[in-house]
Amino acid sequence: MPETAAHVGSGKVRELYALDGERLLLVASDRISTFDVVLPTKIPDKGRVLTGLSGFWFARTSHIVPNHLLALREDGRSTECRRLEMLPIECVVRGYLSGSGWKDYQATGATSGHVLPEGLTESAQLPEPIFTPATKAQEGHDENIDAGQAADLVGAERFAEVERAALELYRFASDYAAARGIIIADTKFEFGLDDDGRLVLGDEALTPDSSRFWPADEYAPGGAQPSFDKQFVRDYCETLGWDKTAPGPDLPDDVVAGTRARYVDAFERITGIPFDDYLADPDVVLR
Ligand code: Q0N
Repeated sequence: MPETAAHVGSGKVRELYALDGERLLLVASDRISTFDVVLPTKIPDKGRVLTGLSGFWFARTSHIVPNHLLALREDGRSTECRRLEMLPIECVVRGYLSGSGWKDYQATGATSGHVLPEGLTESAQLPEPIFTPATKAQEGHDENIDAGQAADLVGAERFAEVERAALELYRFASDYAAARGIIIADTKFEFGLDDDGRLVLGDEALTPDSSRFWPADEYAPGGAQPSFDKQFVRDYCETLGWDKTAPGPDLPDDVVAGTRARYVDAFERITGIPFDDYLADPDVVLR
């Protein structure tokens, strides 16, 4: 991380630094959160897995929408990217009924204004993927909003453009991952505008942190699904009787090792690239 870069933002597990007027450095740490709490124990190489997967998807989806990626750094966890004017909505696509989509459906039969068929169970595949935008909460949880509310925030034309791009990105990636044994149940994109007002995909994309990845061979609708990456951590935390408020518990070595192996497995299954090859040269995911 360059000493000269001003810190311009931080998320729970990522940091953003200014490189110059046009470029930012997005750095993915090895921190992990569960039940919305960042744990004190790191998962070695988790940030590299997420950065590599994002780069892999960016390189393969630029025909759908251009993205902010300029370069991957040698450390494998840092992305040089174009500075954008970010849109004030979270662009979520759901192919399956889970999380807040399932909660909304149980309460109202709809989510983000999409009235869904009756009788769906938790984790059911939807008849077709739906765009379910949300507000960007400064703290607490994002709130799902309908198309009209989202169009009020970004404009009707821009709304139509992001909806089309998000759905097309989801279809491309979910088909790709499904063929490799991973269900991408839902995913969140963040878009921005470049200096010419063109729509550009930002943030990280189509990673297990920005999406729900489920192992396809264990898929059983009618209840919550195991998370591809974080299930060992959740299961361990559930054995502790922890109240899920900060600070979270330390993780034992076997839970750390098992979780790291799951992240690496997701990387290798999706990219088809040995993770050691990525560590030797991050640009392998771009070719
Ligand atoms: C930006 N966020 C929200 C990293 C992710 N290319 C960009 N240009 C301008 N701003 C942003 C990006 C990007 N990506 C995105 N905040 C600013 C998510 N952040 C939170 C902090 O960690």
